[in-house]
Amino acid sequence: MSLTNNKAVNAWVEEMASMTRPDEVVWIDGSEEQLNALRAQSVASGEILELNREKLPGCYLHRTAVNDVARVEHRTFICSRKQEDAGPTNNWMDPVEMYAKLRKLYDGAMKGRTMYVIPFSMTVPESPFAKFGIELTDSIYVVLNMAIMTRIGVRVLKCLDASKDPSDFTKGLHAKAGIDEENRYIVQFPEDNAIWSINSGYGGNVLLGKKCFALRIASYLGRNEGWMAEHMLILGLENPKGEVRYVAAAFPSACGKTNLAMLIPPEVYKKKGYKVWCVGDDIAWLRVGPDGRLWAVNPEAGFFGVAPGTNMKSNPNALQTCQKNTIFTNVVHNLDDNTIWWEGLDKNPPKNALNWKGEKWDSSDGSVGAHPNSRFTAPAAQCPCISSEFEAPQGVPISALIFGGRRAKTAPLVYQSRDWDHGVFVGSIMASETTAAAAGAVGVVRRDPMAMLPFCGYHMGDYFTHWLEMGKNIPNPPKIFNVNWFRTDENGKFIWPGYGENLRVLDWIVRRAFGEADAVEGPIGWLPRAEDISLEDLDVSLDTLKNLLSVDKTLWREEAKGIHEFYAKFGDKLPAKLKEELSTLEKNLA
Ligand code: OXD
Ligand code: MN
Repeated sequence: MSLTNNKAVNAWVEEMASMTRPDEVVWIDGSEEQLNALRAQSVASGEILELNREKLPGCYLHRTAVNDVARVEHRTFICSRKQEDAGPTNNWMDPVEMYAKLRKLYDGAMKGRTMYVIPFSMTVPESPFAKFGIELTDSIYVVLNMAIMTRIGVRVLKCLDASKDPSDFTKGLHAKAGIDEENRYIVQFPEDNAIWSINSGYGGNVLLGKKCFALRIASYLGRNEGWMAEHMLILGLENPKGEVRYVAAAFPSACGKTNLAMLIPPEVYKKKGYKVWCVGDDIAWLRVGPDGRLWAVNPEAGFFGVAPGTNMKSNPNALQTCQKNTIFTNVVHNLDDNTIWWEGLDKNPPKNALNWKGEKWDSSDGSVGAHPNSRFTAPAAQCPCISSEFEAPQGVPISALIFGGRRAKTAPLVYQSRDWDHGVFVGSIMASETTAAAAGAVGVVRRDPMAMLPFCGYHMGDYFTHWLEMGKNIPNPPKIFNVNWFRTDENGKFIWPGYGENLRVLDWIVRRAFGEADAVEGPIGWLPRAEDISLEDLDVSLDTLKNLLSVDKTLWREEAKGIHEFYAKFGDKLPAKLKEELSTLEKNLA
């Protein structure tokens, strides 16, 4: 039975049910009672497995189909009415054609199954910035994940009904169908505020509040409404005076966003009173506040983090966060004590275990046990360093925006843009080099502007223009920086120790944002002098730091050529301002 009198919601749910034809429609009210019943049902069917109640209370393990383990960018579409509105970096199909194609796939897809109706809100529903949605799904796993990642249930329906336009909600439809790769589609219809996802059961493709809504659709809404949806972590850095200063940072995947968001300061900094508070690890919605600063909220309620590599050194806070009430996906199952394991957790892989596929597994044969993209879904509120402002309806004021990538030689440890427009340029040229860890050539530069390439719901050229326009409307804008933790020496070894030591760089960044630290102007922007970054209690010499901060003009001239090639994609939509910034860079390098 419906939980609302909202006519627009009910009419749409009925329409989708008449297409997908589930045996039953169940509305999710958000109560622990109902979620518990669903957990029990899902355990009984074998969809999830309950883990050791003493060691991992409230935790479950799920295995996806082996052909369904990651986001599928080649099957992700932005179906705006005009192709040019999706731009050269998104897959596109005419929405009329796409709806027709998908209707055939959804036709009767839920026969013999239950359709769950999940009312969800991105950010706390009582926030003036909240956006509401309904996800329809035939997967209990999706319901349980959405219950962690977003705010769900009756509370959301009440806020939607009390909102300016109760018919304004995101319409998300998900059906597992046959998990058929050839017919897998993750489709955003920005003009309809709708998302249709079919033939997948993997998180990023089916937790529609996350990438599909909070980035792709929200970036489109933000452009129309004068705000920004970005692929950014948000953290607060508390200094010894007790002042907390907030930064937001964008990195492509596999560059340590979750680790940075929950960083534990080095001992010497801890003793002085430095602390890091996590507001979010993946997505930031940014708006200009009444005080003329840029304010950020984390629209999500949980972390959907990559498990492998998470350990007591790289991210103790994440590890502690996922010790209870967590859903693990595609990790190793330790049969001895009904717990879990993944590569990089510790040096003791279980002997009696199943790998992510559910096969008997022993690490001694050299195979991996957990899928490299295996995940934990955990409530953010459980993070030991969660910020007191995590649920603040107005968010937190941002003093610095940070971009970064994985560059072996080019980018220095840190530099600051000269102003907002130059900062937009710095974000637009963001790139990462492929590593030996992934298949394919090593050291290939992949451009990923603002880490939004797979997540921008409209033409990236228009996205750059939106960034430049936003700059004109922020009286007191954050300063913009770029970092690179990944420079390597002649043996290919990382020079900078990274992890907690990154705080030394963050400290310079926020002090700089507040006019408390020095810098020198170089060809690519403002750089710290080596003396400006503290090396106290760290086994890195001043000369090494100088090397990390050096800018090799020959490499950068090559870089400029690559930027020209990349920019050519955007044709007339590339803002003139960015071309000018590129010319300035070239002049500075001459
Ligand atoms: C990603 C993620 O792929 O956050 O960026 O899962
Ligand atoms: Mn992400």
